[in-house]
Amino acid sequence: MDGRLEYRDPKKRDEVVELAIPILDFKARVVYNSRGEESIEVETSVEGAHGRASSPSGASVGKYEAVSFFGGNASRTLTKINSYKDKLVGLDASDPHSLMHALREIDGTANYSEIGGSAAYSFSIASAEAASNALGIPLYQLLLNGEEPRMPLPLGNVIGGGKHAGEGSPDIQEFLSYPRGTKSIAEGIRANIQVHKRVREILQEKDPRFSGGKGDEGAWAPNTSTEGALEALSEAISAVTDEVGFEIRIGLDMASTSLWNPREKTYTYSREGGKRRSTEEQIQFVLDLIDEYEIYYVEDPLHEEAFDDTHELTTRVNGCLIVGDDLFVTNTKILERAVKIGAGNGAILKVNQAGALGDALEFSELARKHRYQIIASHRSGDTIDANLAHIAIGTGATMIKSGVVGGERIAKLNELLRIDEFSFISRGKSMPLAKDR
Ligand code: 2PG
Ligand code: MG
Repeated sequence: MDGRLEYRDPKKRDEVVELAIPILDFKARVVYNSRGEESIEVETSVEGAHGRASSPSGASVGKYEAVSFFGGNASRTLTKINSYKDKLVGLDASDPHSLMHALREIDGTANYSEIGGSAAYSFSIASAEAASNALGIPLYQLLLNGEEPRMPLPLGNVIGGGKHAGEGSPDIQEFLSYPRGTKSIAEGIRANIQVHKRVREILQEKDPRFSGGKGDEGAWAPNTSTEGALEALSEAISAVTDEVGFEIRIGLDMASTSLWNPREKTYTYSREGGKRRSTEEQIQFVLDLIDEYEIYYVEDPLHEEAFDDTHELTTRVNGCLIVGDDLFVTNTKILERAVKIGAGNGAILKVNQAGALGDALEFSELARKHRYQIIASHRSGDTIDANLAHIAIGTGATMIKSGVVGGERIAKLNELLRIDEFSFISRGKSMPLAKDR
């Protein structure tokens, strides 16, 4: 079913019309995310049901992302969204696309700076959740529009650096574990947890002063180099692979915009004594890392405007995903440009980069059309909302990127376990795993 019901309006006799689920009311409030920053939460009510969502927020924020807050803060955004109540109440909660159009029209800017991206995010997801609750179907089913659901695999952040960790940690922002060979979501999640645990032991063996400190996403924040982090992760992965008996691979989020110096046109690695790499050297560096550590996934290997360079790297790898996050910022127009150039073969999907849920759905449709793998992602400042699990399945994502531990991270993974269990109870089998395209 596509989440929309049809009925015959008795007044209009034979005319079949879609049964919309009108928004009866909504309540917005200021809440806090995992970093203790203010965020907007919205609760939407429809006949007999309600939905709730609160917006996450990033540390490595792309230049072209939706602007989170009107006037730069949450309370002004709250006043703003409330002032549009008469325009939003009555809209169809079950149709993320029409909600997006309404929000865009009210906003009138290209980046939601007038209404606040965090409000657009929370309102659109809370409303979709309310509609799915009213229909008695899971949110992902509403988003899939009749398509077969597939379970994404978890891409887990194990070691952090860059803007997520701090002084002394690696220059690269994230070192990730990907249980590529798992046969089930439960085993995949467990494998990442085992890798995370094992990495701590290895880091401690190497540096007895390692305190077990973690960055924003629950990844270890050790005082080590890129190489030190990769060695520790490789060692942990090979130990866990032996235990679980399936392939686990390394992923990286290089968040290269934070390394890029536009004046000098070099990537600066402060942990390597301020070493600078030209674009060609950066590409070669990434290729060497992929080769040496059999890396399966590299996000933002080049800065956020380097479409041609990303194209070049994409043509030079074999069997490795080159993924745009800050590069595409979940923006359909930017992805169109990337498609023409052939930059990357995977795309991060973060609803709050795009603004409203409908924007992210448009983005995922384009990505799938052009065979970019979709990686639905958390943000470094996140809330305990679990709806990322539904958004991942509902957008056809092959991976869900999140932390491995921490309440706001595990909330998304636990929801996948519930969804899988529900699939088992209702269909007698687990949800099929998403396959790499
Ligand atoms: C990223 C994200 C999530 P942030 O760069 O991919 O890991 O970080 O939310 O800080 O942009
Ligand atoms: Mg990223």
